[in-house]
Amino acid sequence: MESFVSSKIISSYFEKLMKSLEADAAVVGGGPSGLLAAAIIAEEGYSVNLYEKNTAPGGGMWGGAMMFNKILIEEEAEPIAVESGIELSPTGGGGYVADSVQATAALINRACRSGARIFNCMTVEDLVFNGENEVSGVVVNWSPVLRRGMMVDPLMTMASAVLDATGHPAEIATRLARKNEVELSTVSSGVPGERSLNVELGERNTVEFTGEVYPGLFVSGMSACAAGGGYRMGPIFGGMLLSGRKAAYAMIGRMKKVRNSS
Ligand code: 48F
Repeated sequence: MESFVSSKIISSYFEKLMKSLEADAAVVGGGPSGLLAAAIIAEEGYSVNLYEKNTAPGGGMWGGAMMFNKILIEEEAEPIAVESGIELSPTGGGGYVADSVQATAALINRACRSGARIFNCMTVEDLVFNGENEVSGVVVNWSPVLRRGMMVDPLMTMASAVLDATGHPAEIATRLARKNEVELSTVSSGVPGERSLNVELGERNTVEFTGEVYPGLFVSGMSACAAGGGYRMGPIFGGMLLSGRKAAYAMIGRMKKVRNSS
């Protein structure tokens, strides 16, 4: 019985891992924008891997504001919230209040049910170039290996569209620009980082700056805000949902082109 349990875990995990080696898309980071983007990409019929460095996907959504586990979602994002199974209560003054735990669980559930392949406890530490100055995959390693500073080489998985959904640090876009001295298609040609807080502008900036910043590399959520030098917005999440959806369709545009040209 003991070896049966182990063998089923190993064989089903390795089947998933093998299938992930050549995907249409890779999403780095399982916060709200990354989870929604991965779900939409899979629902539209494309293969997608989502890498989350922590055990639990969900990013900064679980904790609400200062650990008061409630969040706000604006009117405009209501349809996405509802189709994702997020329960909303009207504030009475525009927009909705949601329970941050229920909302995060709903987005994780949607991503899992969509067929997106979720790899938790894995960190994306770098990008793959195909020699033509296009991002064509991600370099992944076990999070404990990186946290302990162990000298263990990573593995690579290929994808024609990669999403940096790593949140405030915009880790992947920053690394791409720094390591390869390339210019991103952002206002500063790099990642200036986010400005201080302005709820309205921050929400708008997050969606506005979502998109492709280098051939094959896209940004969403707070990564988009940091890449565009937008304002932070605090515990309001409509922009994250609208950004995740915008990123998904921008990536699908590229994946379609890549499929048609091959
Ligand atoms: O920060 P995060 O929740 O991303 P987001 O979609 O949403 C931001 C909001 O939660 C909140 C906010 C809204 O008002 O400001 O902060 O922009 O989640 C980012 C996820 O990416 C993971 C990280 O653990 C988190 O779950 N992550 C970061 N770097 C890596 C990574 C990496 N290199 N590899 C894998 N996962």
